[in-house]
Parts: sequence; C-alpha cells; structure tokens
Amino acid sequence: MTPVSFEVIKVEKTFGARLGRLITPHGVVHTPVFMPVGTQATVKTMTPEEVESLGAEIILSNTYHLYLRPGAEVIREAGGLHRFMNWHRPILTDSGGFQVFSLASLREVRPEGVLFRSHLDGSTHFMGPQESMAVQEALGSDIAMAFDECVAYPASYEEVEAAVERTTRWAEECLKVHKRQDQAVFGIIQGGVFPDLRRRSAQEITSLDFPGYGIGGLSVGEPKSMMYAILEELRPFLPESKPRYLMGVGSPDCLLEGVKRGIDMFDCVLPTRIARNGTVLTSRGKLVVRNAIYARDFRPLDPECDCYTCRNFTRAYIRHLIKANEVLGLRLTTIHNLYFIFRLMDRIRQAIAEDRLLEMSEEFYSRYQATEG
Ligand code: PRF
Ligand code: ZN
Repeated sequence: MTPVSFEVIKVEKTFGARLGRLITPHGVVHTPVFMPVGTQATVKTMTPEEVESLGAEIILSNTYHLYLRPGAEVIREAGGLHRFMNWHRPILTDSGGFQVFSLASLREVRPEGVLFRSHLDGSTHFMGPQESMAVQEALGSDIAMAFDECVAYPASYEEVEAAVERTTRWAEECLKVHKRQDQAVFGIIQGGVFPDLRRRSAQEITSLDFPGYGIGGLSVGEPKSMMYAILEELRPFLPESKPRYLMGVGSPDCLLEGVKRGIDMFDCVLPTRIARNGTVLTSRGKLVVRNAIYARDFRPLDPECDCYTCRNFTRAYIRHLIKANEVLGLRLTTIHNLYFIFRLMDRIRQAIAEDRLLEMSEEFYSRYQATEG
C-alpha cells in the first residue's frame, strides 16, 4: 500500500480541471496546490509558523542541497527533516536530478548516475537513483521524487531521447531500491518539447505504476505556448486517478494555465525569489517596488490584498527597507508574494468547485498583465 493516496473530488466542466485531496503521513493537501520551496530546509526568511499561517499545506525541499550541507546523516540524527526544521505538515523532496544538472559543474553522466562537483566547495560527488533514494529516505519526506535527467532548452532530439531512456532506467532503479514504507515515490516524465518523446516517456514512466507523476523538463527556457502544448499532448497518457505535478512552475498565469490542463501540484522559487530582489505579484501584474517611482508611494503593495504586509506597510517604506538592505524588507515582500499565490490557488479551487473556472480565468486576465517568458 502506498502511504500517499489521491482522491479526485471533482472534475470541472470547461477544461476538466481537477479538485482533489492528497493524503500523506503528515496530513491532507487540497489540490490544485502550490508548494513553496525550502531548498535549505527553510522557506527563506519565514518561520514554519508563518509559512503555515500564509496558507501552505506542503513544502518542497531539495535532496541535492541537503546532501551537500548539512549532510543526510545530520538530518537523520535529528529525527528527519520534519523535526530538523520544525515543519510538521507534508514535505516533498526533489531528487537532485534537476539541481545536479543546473547547479553543479563538471558533470559526467554515467549509466548509474552523475559525477559532479559541488557548487559550494568544488568537491566531487556521485549521485544516481540509489544515492538519491538513500538520501531522501534519511530526510523522511512524505513524497520522494525519482532521480531523473532534466535537459536544458534548447536541446537536440538525440540528447533528449538519451535523457528519456536514462530517466526510465533510473525510475525503475528508484522503485527497486526504495524501502521506506511511510514515504511515496513519484515518477518523473521527461521528453523536452518533442511530442513523441513526451508520449514515450509518459508511457514508460506510467507503466511503472507510481502513486503520482512529476512532469519535468518544462519551464526550462521554452516559450510558455510550447509548455502548454506539451501539457495538452501529455494529458491523455496520464492516469486520471493519480496526482500530476508540474515541476518548477509557479508564475500566476502558468499556475492557472497548468490547472486548466489537468495539473494538480506545482512548486516554484519564483514568488519567494523575486520577493527578495524587490518584485511583488499584484492583481495587476508584477510590481518592482525597488523602483524609484515608489519612493513617495504611500499605498500598499496591492490595494486589493489583505495580507499582513498590505494591511500595515506602504510601498515607500518597503522600497526604503530593500534599498537599505534591511532584512524586514525581504520578509514583508515574501509574506505578500506567498499570500498572493496561496490566495490565487484558493480562488482556483473555489472556481473549480463551483464550475466557474472560465469566468474566474477571464476575470483574472482582465486585470493581470502577464510577462512573456
Ligand atoms: N526534474 C526534477 N526537478 C525539477 C525539474 C525536472 O525536470 C524541473 C523542470 N522545470 C524543476 N524541478 N527532478
Ligand atoms: Zn499583500
């Protein structure tokens, strides 16, 4: 029996968007869900209590970073990642199959895994499906991700095909070596922007019967329209009864478009990362509160937001904090951006429940200015 189960509560009429419940050893998650990123066992600048009060039901953390520092054994000794960081709701850990390819240097891809140099101190390490599963078992996340190969965009057909083949072999290996009965393993589909490779990867990975599926290799530099087309291509190959997780996606418009294409789970550093460089998400689009034009703007970040930041502080003050490198500035923008994203997900779930996702979407876009990327 899988320790993580999924129930589809409702399928919305216009797009077939799904409302669901993901049941994990550390509690229930309402989907579609956005998972904030806690790469270093912390959602940057926030206490776990704050993350929870903003609306998070599950967070994501990273095998690659925690393996390099502080090391899996420290976290095992602490009693697992939940205890180590004092977050007692569900945790999903990414496998390292993306970070090894995006952060480490001097990579050498071998049949059993990847030899790489740490981005921290240049030391040499090896990670493959066995190592990734062992680290994720030590972390004790509720959901571990299979070790995959994510290819950057653009890449040749041959490169992507080789990555699809390795990803399937590694997924089989992950299932073979994984032992923890209180942890689920989700498979990851690759295939870049090639429809036949996507179909092939989806068929191979879903034939392994994971309790959930990540869609990797998207939002890696391709146009949004291409990502949407691939999601539509994949849809018929994904089992209706399993959760679908679009990895590394989290701009407001991509969340909405992903949900319309049947996605149940998302994660992204975007809201927390842009917050720390002085950009906030508002009902009208992104606002760079760092900009000089806000020096004497005494309105809240988003007049339509009722987060702690917007109820108490002005753009002028937050801009000042950020310009002065004050830590409070980063906390206030992070609070607002996370609250904005969780409220958007609330609205999306509510709209699915009431069969008005189309109306909700039209209303959202009539105000929100998306930026291409
Ligand atoms: N694989 C893994 N994690 C990921 C990705 C992937 O392809 C992406 C791609 N957007 C983000 N995070 N393991
Ligand atoms: Zn706000």
